[in-house]
Amino acid sequence: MKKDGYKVAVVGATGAVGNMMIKVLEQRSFPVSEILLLASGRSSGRKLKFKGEDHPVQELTENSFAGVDIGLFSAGGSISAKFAPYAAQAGCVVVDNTAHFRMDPEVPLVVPEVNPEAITQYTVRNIIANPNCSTIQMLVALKPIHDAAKIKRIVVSTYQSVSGTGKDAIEEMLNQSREIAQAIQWSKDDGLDGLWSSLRNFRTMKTNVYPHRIAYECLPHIDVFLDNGYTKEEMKMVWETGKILDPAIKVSATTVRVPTFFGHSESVNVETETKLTAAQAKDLLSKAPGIRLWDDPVKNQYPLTALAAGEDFTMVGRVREDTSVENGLNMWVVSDNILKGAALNAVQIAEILIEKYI
Ligand code: NAP
Ligand code: 3JN
Repeated sequence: MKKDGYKVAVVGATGAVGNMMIKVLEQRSFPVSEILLLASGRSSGRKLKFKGEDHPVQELTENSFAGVDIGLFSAGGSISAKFAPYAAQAGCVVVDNTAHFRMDPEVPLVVPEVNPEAITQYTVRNIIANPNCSTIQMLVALKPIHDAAKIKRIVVSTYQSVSGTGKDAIEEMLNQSREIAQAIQWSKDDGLDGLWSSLRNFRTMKTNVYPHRIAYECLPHIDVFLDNGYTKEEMKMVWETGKILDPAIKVSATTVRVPTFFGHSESVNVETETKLTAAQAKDLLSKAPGIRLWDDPVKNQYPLTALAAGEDFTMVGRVREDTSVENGLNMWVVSDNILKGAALNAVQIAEILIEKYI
């Protein structure tokens, strides 16, 4: 560490991720000498608390970054595309939470438990990218498995909470859930027909955020559809795994939005070059950084969003051998998407930066 304190800017400070970044900086006692909270002009005049004191939210401009050491960006890809280069030019190291720079060969893409050494490359553009939340938790869980048995192929299905879409999505799910729960007067003695026809009234509902109702529903649609039939969220998992862990690994992903608040869950299947028993895998996982192994199904102990939300670790459980192939494992992986999936991972990157580089 070359300084006692660093001037830190949080871009998108009023958002779900930005808010959590402020909290994580505070909770981890990151050495902040001055905090600069930036958002759109709409938020000018608002105040946010950091270490018990009110700080004004200021409008992000091209000139926001004079004297700023570290910029934590989470205001969307187009905002990063436009403003991160101004920050970098002013000497600020950007840790960007959006997809915009992730696959840029000159920008390191980092999960501290997986490839911390990649940070060295930050000097090329003064920008470091934070991966997608679904990639981060999957790779935290798979790093020890890959090191021990070399993963050849991953098949993953995600169950992603609405907080991954931001504040408006949380509100949309809550409003829809309330409306439906209040409208349906049903008890188990009524038979299913009444419930079925009541639910039909909510088949189409006015939505602002998602293309369909999210309350009591699963949507196999996150981010936009691409020409190959996959969504961009699915392809982010494919592309980012190659860049962070190993380009030789084949990845097939299905990403699904489910009506949970915080925490993404993933069913992860891997095929490995050499055999790992479930017991060996559990032993490795129990010793790996950032992981809490929670795997005693007989006692109903397996990862849940209720247990992972608000926690720094990635929970792994239901570890079992895949009986359909020679060398394969299945597991259930849950992590807080706003914490480890975004804000915490970004602050961990900043911690390595100040410890080793600036
Ligand atoms: P959110 O709750 O909707 O917040 C958006 C934030 O961006 C707000 O602070 C907003 O400020 C700010 N913003 C919007 N337009 C702006 C502008 N023109 N200039 C400056 N600030 C502007 O969204 P979120 O869930 O926090 O997500 C924000 C971004 O983080 C996403 O778009 C995504 O790129 C990234 N993200 C990454 C992950 C991940 O997987 N690593 C997960 C979630 C999100 P106002 O309040 O003033 O409008
Ligand atoms: O949907 C989720 O659960 C995670 C959302 C991530 C996200 C949302 C909007 C834009 C991203 C991201 O980080 O990949 C982006 C983006 O920057 O493309």
